[in-house]
Amino acid sequence: MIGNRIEGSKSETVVLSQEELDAFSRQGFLLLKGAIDAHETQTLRAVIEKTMGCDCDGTDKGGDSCLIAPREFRVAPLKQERILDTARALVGFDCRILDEGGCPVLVVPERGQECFVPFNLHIDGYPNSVSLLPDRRCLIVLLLLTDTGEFGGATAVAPGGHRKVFECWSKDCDRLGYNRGIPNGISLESLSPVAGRAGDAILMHYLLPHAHSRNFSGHTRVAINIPLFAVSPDACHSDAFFRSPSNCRCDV
Ligand SMILES: O=C(O)CCC(=O)C(=O)O
Repeated sequence: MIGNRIEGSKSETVVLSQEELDAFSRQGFLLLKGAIDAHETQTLRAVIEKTMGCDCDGTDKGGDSCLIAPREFRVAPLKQERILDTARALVGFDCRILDEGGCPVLVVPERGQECFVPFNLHIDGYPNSVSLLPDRRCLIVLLLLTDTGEFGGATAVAPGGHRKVFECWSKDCDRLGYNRGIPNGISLESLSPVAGRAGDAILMHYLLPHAHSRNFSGHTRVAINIPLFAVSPDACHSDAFFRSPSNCRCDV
């Protein structure tokens, strides 16, 4: 079979097709369907609703459209085998979730005509803790806990934007690539929504520009942002990672 077979996985074997690997390489993200099961999805959602005092079926309360959990509230590690196996297939080395788990991100519903309206374009960790060479953080996972349509608070991504960021940041030979910002040509207008079902996960390259989008679905969009880190400190800096199809082919 063409694709990426996981050797020595503790869970069921995950195989990503060559098409999926190529698409991740080109676009910088992958939608992993059924990353966690329905029971775990409901449990996590209930914890978040209770702790953050929100009601996922609530309507527009006229407040902020996006609520990010305070730093100290992080969801403890979840059943992660499928996510970690898929991450390993994408980047070529073992990744892990740090102890604090992930950070809930809610997009509350608002009234208005259904359409795709992204806002707050960014790269996670920029400008303080992301650089051209990843400091162990190699993927960002957005785990969906509610069904999310294109106009229902879907995560907005810049397909292929990780390559443009990489090229732009590597141009003047400052290998750290700090403080270069998002390259011209990547803007809110160039983003696409990633719709998914509760339990699906979006795996994004650590340099992929992305955004929230407004939610016209009538219910709160609940997701958890989970950064994935290389288990070995050297893994991200290896030629294999930088020259593999999961990354750019630019010389650094
Ligand atoms: O709300 C979203 O879908 C995007 C989340 C996001 O941008 C983030 O957590 O960094």
